[in-house]
Amino acid sequence: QAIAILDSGVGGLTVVKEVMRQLPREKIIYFGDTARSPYGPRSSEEVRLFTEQIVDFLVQFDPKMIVIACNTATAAALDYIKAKVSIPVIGVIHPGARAAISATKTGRVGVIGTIGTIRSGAYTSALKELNPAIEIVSEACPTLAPLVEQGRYEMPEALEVVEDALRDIKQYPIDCLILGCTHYPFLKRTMHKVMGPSVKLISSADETAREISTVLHQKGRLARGSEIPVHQFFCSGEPEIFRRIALQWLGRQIELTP
Ligand code: DGN
Repeated sequence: QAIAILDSGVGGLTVVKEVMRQLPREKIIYFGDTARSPYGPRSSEEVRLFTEQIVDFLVQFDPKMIVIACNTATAAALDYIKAKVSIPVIGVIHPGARAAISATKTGRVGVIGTIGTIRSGAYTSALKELNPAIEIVSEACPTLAPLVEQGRYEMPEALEVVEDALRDIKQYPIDCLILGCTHYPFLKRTMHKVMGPSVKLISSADETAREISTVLHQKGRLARGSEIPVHQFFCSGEPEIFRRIALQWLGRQIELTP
């Protein structure tokens, strides 16, 4: 049985990469909703509906767990999907929040994400639940996910777009910045350049992969076979950009069904 992973587009591939690294025996079925991306500016009702449709598609493959590898969809639909299906479902917000709490020394944490994620306040609640004294500054960066979605994240123009997006949050004395959108690890190097060495960048991809491992371990469902799994990828939009970004990011050709 596979782990089903979904995202609004290519961003969830940052989680896929970590799962492949940490749990190489696990088979992955991935759905990227590239035709309807970005989710960021959409209403939470719409994002919940789209997430539900993708989950309905993925459960046909009888997965052992579902990972909502999109912060916007996690904020809008995690509880709803959890109540709907009988297998474990995890999102990307709590793992990222936990990582930030253990990484910060000053107790001042920044969060960036899509409009939907920031508006939902999901990170603020998750962080405050873990440590009520934490100081949080958050900012929506609507220009960043499209940059990644269009495969422009390594072009020289990316630096300018990132500088512009992070200008305000850079004014605050944070020591830790949560990349609250699964697309952002594609821009990590550029963000590091912009924020400087004193700010630790937290990608929820690593943490989410660890959480997947914990959940499967608890349920006694970690893959044991020695054969190399054949992953399956689906995307709702134009397959060529998806294929190119996946090859670049995962370092391998993928089996993609448009
Ligand atoms: N990757 C998604 C997230 O983590 O929020 C959203 C990207 C988008 O659709 N704008």
